[in-house]
Amino acid sequence: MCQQKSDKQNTAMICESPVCEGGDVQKSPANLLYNTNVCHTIIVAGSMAKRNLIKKICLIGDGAVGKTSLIRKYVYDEFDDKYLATIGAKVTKKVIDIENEYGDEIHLSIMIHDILGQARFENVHKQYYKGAEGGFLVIDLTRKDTLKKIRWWYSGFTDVVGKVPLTLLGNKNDLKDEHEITSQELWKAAMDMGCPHYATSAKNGENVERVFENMAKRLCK
Ligand SMILES: Nc1nc2c(ncn2[C@@H]2O[C@H](COP(=O)(O)OP(=O)(O)OP(=O)(O)O)[C@@H](O)[C@H]2O)c(=O)[nH]1
Ligand SMILES: [Mg+2]
Repeated sequence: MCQQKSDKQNTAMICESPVCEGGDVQKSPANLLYNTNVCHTIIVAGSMAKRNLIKKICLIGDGAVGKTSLIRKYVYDEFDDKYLATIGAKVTKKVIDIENEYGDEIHLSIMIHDILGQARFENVHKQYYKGAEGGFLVIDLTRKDTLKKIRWWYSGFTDVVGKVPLTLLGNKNDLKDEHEITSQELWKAAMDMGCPHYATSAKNGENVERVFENMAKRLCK
């Protein structure tokens, strides 16, 4: 069951089923140059070439750290205080146009996989990780245990997908009075895992767009 909504820039699709075949891939038989495991098409119009790419990314981390909320904020600019644990995984599609470091224009479909945060379903997680080309490791700055656990999430993810672009997110930065994790501890965890880190808030939007856009650029290198 999928709902779709679009504006000038983006088409977003949220799917209730764990498996969602990405739609919206422009295919022109004459100009379809190649097709890999994901789907790369190159559309040639005169001398202008625009690449269509589809990339899968995952948000992982303990329950209630804010994975679903970060995706909702980025894709729909919405936030809800209510907590509804994610069952299985949900896929949300966001389409953006970006320019990579070589100046190539890219029409990028990001398939954002929101994965349940309950550690006991480790085998289920690993199924969902397959094929991911990037990931966000999410912790809740108000809960120290979520930082202690992030290395475990990191290992499980990288065992399946190998070395891919990752970013550590210290979420709920708006709740400063309740923080149990310092910015230095966040920095150190990111250093240990060899990835950048940001403090984010799905509630007020702090750094949300920025981290997804940075990830998009890294995916298109
Ligand atoms: N104040 C504040 N609350 C947040 C933020 N992000 C999420 N929340 C709240 O934290 C709770 C959990 O958020 P979710 O996005 O459902 O967490 P999740 O990581 O998807 O949880 P699981 O699906 O169980 O893995 C909800 O009540 C959200 O409203 C934030 O940045 N600031
Ligand atoms: Mg969730």
